[in-house]
Amino acid sequence: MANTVTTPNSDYGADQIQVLEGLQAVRKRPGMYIGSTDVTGLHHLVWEIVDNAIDEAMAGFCTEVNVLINKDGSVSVEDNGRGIPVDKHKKTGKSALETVLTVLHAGGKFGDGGYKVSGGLHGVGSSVVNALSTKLVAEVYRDGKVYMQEFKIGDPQGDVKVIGKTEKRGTKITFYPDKTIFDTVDFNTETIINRMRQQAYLTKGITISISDERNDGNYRFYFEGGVKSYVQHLNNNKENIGDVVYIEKEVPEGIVEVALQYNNSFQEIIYTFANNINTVDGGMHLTGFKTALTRTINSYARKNELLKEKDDNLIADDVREGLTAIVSVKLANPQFEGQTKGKLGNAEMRTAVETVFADAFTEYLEEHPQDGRGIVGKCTLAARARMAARAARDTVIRKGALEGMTLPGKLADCSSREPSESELYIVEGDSAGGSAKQGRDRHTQAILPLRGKILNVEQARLDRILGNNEVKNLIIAMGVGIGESFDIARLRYHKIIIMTDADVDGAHIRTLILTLFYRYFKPVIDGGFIYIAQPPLYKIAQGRSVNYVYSDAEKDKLTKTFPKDAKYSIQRYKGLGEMNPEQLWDTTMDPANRSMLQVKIEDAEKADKVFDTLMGSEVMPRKKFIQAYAKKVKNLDI
Ligand code: 0R9
Repeated sequence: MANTVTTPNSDYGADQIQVLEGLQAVRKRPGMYIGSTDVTGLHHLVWEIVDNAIDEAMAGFCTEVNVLINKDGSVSVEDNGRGIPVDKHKKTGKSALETVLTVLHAGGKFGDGGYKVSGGLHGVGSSVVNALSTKLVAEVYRDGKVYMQEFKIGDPQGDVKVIGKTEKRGTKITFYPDKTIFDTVDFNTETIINRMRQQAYLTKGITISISDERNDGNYRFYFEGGVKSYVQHLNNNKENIGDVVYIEKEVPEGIVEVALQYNNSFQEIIYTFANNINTVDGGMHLTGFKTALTRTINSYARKNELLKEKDDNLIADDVREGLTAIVSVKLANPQFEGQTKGKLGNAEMRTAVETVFADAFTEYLEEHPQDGRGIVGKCTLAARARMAARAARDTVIRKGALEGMTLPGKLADCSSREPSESELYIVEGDSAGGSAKQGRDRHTQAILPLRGKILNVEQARLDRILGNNEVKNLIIAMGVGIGESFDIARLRYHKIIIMTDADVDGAHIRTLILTLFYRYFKPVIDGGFIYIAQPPLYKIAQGRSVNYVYSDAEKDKLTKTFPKDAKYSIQRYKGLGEMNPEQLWDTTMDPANRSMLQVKIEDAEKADKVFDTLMGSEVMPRKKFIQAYAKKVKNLDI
């Protein structure tokens, strides 16, 4: 016979071939399973394994999760749950342990080990981690024994076997990420700490410890209050109005947990989760929460005559000013929608959250009249400010100013009307502004000089912000409007470049501008339109060659290359104004030569906290922050 067909033997049957094909698919397209193969994707491996331990905790069988970052580049995750079952399945001849580690999308659906609130994304990732690891060791502590099974690139190196005795219960997974798959295999302690802290908040009563063997770091998180503690943490720098309101209820649709507290700032922080997964784009649970919040506060205020008959109802924006809230739901079959799967689609969760929260919050307000009055007071103040701001904005709009009909006199606009090629340089001071105007490419580069410090928007409301000339000029130049009339599609420049001096004042002005963008024009940051110019620190001339360098390290490196006894001169730029137009163009503005930093908000919670600390009204936290970070500052020039 020309073609011999070999029959697979029983060890290597159709099942096994399917398994290998499945894991091969993961290695071919890792991005599809863990998002990316960069440092974010690398950490996803840890999240996948930890999620499984947390599922066991949510089912009520596990209280401790330990994450070990080992010296040899591996990570171990251990829980004290029931241990993944190791007995062989009658039909497949495989243990549950081997199945969850080798079959894609096993986990939650397997046998009757399925969890009530799992499914969806949780408990399915172990095999993906296995496929992307050069080695994985699973240990199970069960029935007084230690079981062990080892894998290489997802392939079992023998059956699960007993390797010792133990009193403990649980599961430990150790994996070595594959260097040929990931750009980096260097785990970041802070990234892991932040995620574990968040998971500890979301799973009341769980203790999560992290040990970094590389530097002997040890961390431990336990929050008795769950999301209530989370809100306390987010609000700990603020002047709060009333206590944290906390609600937890199990309903047929799942579990609803809400914690909220008002403070006297103008910011709104609402984080939502479904099965401990951060739903960054909200969804049904968020909609239910918002509806219930507005309705409950309005009816409470009417009933207690805190809103008079002649007053209009409070609107959604009014009841969310100064609100910090966490909405966390657990459900059986979560549907994650949208491009980044960050939106909860289960319609039943809208009504579940709406009813549970409205009932409990109404009861809370009635039982805590002082908090109730404080909250309504804050909301009515927000409503009045909104009306004042609208009046102020209407005046500005009536004058046509904000809509870009009359561009500010200080703006030297570019001639191009094509936003994708247009750039706006926001320049500190009139003198640097002058150099920039002369040095620029007039076709694509516009210059807006700002005089001195702009208004600190963290401590002002929209009406005052619109009354500030420097800020107003910037808004008009950008063309996007503000508040309710904001429209990113009208952005006139797709690169907005902040160019300030490399000194303390420059850094302060940059922070003020970034605060303005963060609080009022966040989509401009999210769209990747904001950049920070990098002017040089020194000009070094040797013989006929002139070099610009951007740090002390670069300066030292360059001067070391000069021949012995060579004469050279070093000029330190104290400010942009010291550069002539040509120098400014060559070093900082020429698209062919310049280097710029693109501003990104990687971690919204952290950014919010930093802006609040640096720019908010409380002094002590700012002092602490500055003391903690002062040592890290480079190029401090006072
Ligand atoms: C270190 C990370 N932890 C885990 O991956 C982990 C999975 C897991 C588990 C069960 C218990 N602990 C676990 N830790 C479990 C046990 C039992 C039933 N369901 C779940 C039981 O003893 O009856 N499993 C998650 C999926 C599976 N086990 C299963 F599919 F293999 F059953």
